[in-house]
Amino acid sequence: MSTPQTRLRMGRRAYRLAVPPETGRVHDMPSGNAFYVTTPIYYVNDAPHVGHAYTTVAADAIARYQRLAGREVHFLTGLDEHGQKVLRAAQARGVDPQQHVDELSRPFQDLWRRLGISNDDFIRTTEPRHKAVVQRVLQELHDRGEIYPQSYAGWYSTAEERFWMEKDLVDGKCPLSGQPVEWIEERNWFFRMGKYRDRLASWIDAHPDFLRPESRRNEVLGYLKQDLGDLCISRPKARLPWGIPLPFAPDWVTYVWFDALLNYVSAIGYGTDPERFRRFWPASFHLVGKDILTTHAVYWSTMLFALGLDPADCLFAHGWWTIEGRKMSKTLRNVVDPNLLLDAYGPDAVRYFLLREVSFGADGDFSHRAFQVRYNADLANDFGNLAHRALSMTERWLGGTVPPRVEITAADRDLERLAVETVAAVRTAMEALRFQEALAGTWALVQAGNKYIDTEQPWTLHREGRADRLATVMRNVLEVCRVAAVLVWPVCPDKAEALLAKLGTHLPRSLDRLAGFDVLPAGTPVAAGAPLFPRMTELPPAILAVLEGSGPAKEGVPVVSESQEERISYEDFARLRLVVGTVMAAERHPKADRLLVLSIDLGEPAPRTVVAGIADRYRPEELQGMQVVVVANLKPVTLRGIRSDGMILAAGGDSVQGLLGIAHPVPPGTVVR
Ligand code: ME8
Repeated sequence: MSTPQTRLRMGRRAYRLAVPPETGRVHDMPSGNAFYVTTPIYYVNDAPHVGHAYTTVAADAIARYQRLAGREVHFLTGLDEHGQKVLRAAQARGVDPQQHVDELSRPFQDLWRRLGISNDDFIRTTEPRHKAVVQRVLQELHDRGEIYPQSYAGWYSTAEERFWMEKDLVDGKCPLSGQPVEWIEERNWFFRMGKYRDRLASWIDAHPDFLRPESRRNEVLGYLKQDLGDLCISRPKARLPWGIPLPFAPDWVTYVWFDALLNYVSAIGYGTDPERFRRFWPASFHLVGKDILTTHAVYWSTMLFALGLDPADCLFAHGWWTIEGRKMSKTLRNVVDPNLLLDAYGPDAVRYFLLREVSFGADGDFSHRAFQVRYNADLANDFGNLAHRALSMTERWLGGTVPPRVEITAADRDLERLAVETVAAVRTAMEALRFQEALAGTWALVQAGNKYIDTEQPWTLHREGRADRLATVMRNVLEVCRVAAVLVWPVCPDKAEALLAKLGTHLPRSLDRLAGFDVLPAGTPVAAGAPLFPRMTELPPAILAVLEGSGPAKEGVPVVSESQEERISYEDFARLRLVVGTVMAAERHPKADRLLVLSIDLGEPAPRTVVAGIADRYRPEELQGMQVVVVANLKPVTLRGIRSDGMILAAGGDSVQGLLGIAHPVPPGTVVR
């Protein structure tokens, strides 16, 4: 039976054959060796931050690994340059939107260069090659009746650039951004997305690895249980002039998501270069953050169905980084600029930290201290030390050339076996995007190498003049360095290549036979040189400045000055009925990630149900028995299908940092004044 990994590795062939005829068109198979990986195309409304770097670094590690594994890789990243957000950013700077996107595209491209990103293409949605494909697709879908006009009214969130239904709003605001929404009525163009709901659900059922991790798959299947509705794919030019005009209705521009998602096919020649397109489509992996899972899993898949195309083999939605325990946001002024980290630690350490610190798919917290600890422990101590010890001892006692293996002991064979097993395990992990596991496996080998030095004691062998054994021991250690360097290359390419050069070798053409301990030619000169990762006993000054609050990413919410603030009377305040409640039960909202459903005892005959947007900060089990402050006389609202009767108070505004509690237990229902 095939495991998820083998199925993934076999890739599209396995999927294509598994497609039941009613769920998809079995079309020409792309050439088996081609591998296509994409990142989201980021909005050019601001400078790139560590979240953008995360997805791009992950995609780069995949691309590099697959190239090393012998695949013909195409790695695409780029920028989303249309839409309201970008237009607003341009207006705020007082520049023409095209000039704005041209200027702001540079920091992204510079950052990718600094981070060693090896993308094969960089797409910008304002490029003619992209616009032409978007217009062709629109025309084709319009001609086939897949796009139709209709008048529409709804709650529009400018922050998220989308309409919401009343039931989706949280406290009357956009459920994603928490920003106000406005009621808008207009004529627009709609894509018949709703009719593909059942087909998409069957596709997901038939392709267990399509949506990953598993939790995302369940999330999307849950979403598909409700009526899907059609997708509004236009914006009136009068309201939003910055976009691609609809070819059949030039007074409208294309909705930014409909435009942006097509980048994945416009960049590989959809409609212009059929051969190239066939080679790389369907993509092997779309990497996205969990924030844009629905747009990809639902909008994009149904758009592809309408075009007669299959979705990508795998849509992987990774988790979300918080910064020092808090949501990363401009208002909190805690956005981490990857350039700061690059200045302090260099690209490989940044790449390593991002992929090692959290399991790909899960949420993670970025902290400068945690970065420093990992840098010193894993990179300077374990990896850097192994390389430096191996090379400097070889220089000192063996004339600086790779020694031959002479007599092989059981300990040598164990180390070699571990190397062979590590290569296999790392390959399996990298195929399945389990970067953390791949790195942990490589580090177990590195640590075994350090331990082997400690137990074999080359210094004693040297002192006792046991030249043959010394040669064999040092040779084994140099081979461990080589294997570890190759395995870590997709994540730390610069340092891996530097280490391989120090070992007198280079990256192999293939991963096969990587683990043998007889690969380095005896007699090759080696050079210890400077340590790969110098130890850092102090936090770099630029980072300290940030932590101490004098740097660019200074923490703390801006203070609202008195003159800007609206004052209310005591009578206004007294209209609020604030009471203490005890949380009796809490569970996740079945339809919304950010919401928890609480059952709260307010001293009334029956507990109240309160839906609260606190799932980013609290797990349901933490809340059991907690006393909270409830606004008891708020009008009930229905949030994603569950009626919420009251509201609990929390500190932190948009991103909840802590619930308001009571210093000492009081009876439920006690009034708060
Ligand atoms: O959504 N943690 O662009 P965007 C982890 N243009 N990843 C994060 C992150 C965080 N805190 N913040 C951002 C868009 N990301 C659209 C995409 S694709 C056809 C159009 C990463 O600039 C993550 O990959 O808002 C997330 O999905 C993406 O940046 C959103 O980038």
